[in-house]
Amino acid sequence: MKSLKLNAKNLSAISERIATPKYDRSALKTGIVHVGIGGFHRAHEAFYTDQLLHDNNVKDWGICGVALLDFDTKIYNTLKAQDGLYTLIVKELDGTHTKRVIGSIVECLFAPENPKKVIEKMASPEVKIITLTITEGGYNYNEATKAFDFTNPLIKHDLKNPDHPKTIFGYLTQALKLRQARGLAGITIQSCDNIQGNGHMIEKMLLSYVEKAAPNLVEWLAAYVAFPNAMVDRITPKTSEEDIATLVADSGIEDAWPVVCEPFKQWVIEDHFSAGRPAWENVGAQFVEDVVPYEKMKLSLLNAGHSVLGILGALMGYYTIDEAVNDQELKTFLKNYMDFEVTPTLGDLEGIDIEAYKQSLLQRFGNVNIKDQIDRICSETSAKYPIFILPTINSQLKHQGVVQLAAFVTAAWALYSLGTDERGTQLNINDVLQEELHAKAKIAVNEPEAFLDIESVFGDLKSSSTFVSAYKEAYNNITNLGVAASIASYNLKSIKQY
Ligand code: CS2
Repeated sequence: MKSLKLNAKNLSAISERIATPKYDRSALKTGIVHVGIGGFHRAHEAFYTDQLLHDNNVKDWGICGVALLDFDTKIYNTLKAQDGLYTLIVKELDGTHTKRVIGSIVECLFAPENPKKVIEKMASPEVKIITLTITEGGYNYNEATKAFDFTNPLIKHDLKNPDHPKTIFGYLTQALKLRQARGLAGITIQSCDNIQGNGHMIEKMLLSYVEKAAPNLVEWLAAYVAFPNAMVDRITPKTSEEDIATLVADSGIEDAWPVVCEPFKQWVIEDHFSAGRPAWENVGAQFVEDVVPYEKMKLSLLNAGHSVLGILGALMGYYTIDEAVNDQELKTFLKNYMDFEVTPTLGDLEGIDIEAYKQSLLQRFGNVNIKDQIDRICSETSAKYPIFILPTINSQLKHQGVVQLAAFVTAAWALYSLGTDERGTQLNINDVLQEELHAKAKIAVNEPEAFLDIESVFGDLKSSSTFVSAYKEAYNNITNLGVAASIASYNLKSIKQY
């Protein structure tokens, strides 16, 4: 079989090999601008939207993908060369792959190359929604001050150079100013990142910026822009060279950047839009009044569960999440964390079988076909920890609940930040705070609680003597016994203690 490059010209030949879009892409309007065209967006929102576009009456909801950072050059060039097309490879539990070409991204822009074009696009009348996957760190929120971080050099840059912004805040502000000046109707800004109250977060952060950068926009923003909260879910590992090669070998398709993901997907959205929205409910999304309980459950069980497996697993020398969760002691540790420390903080989850949800997570983590990289999970832990783990700890402390296992994970993170696993193999750490984490981790060797000094991550956690003593005990346990033996001893203790 002669292999075919993925692009619009080859689409009909490719449709003889795998499923392809059956709608006329050239007839679509771009009702959505999406910022951050990484794997998750392409496995999630773009997938849902592609499904929806198969309904012939839907013409208004093509996506314009924006690559915001210099770092995104490769994905931009790839998607441009492939006319926005890419293959989504779902790795089923039985080991088979379900593949389809996704066509919902009909246009791509590279912000560093042409900021004006991006601003004009966001301000165009046909655009009704701007969706975001800019990562947990992208919101510029500081845990220590509980506010927008104006000390960030990129923010300083945007305040001085409004026409050539670098951050999402600069872009949105310029685009909204144009919409206001042109008397355009409202717009919705919808976060698809893993943050509790992600809609509230972008609203609050954008407002802080706008108050300084464009005070005349404040009132307009309150009146015309909606910020729905949403819970998003689909495990999307990094694409490997092997994934790319397998697609060529099995289907004869040359796609420079296919996306791989698990079969499970979930999207729960507050139905609060300013200028209409796609009927995503027709393709499986759920619209609800209040998404908070779903978000809390997902962030503190799934995402935190990932971090627990990632940090402990990395120290133990595992490379993938399935390897880590298939270690029985580690799985028991995680289940205990979920049961004894997270579940009591979740409150009433009407209509949700929480035990079934936890079991489904363990099964999803254990999918051996996914091979989700521990490196990916541990990347940017400094932005994830305050969202995934800290709220659980704070809530437990407030209600005199136990924090031993969260303290254990925190101590393990301090050791992880030294840079090697327990066998002495170098860890591939990727974190904006890497230097600070490493410096504190080194001091922590003699004075464990020094690691907790990083206020932008831990807030005032160090002022809790309950937490600090649990943390120190864990730190000493791990350094004396090693991770595996300490986990085993904590598992025994958990049974007795709770
Ligand atoms: C992961 C998430 O980045 C992480 O730490 O927990 O990317 C996770 O895979 C997704 O949120 C799943 O929906």
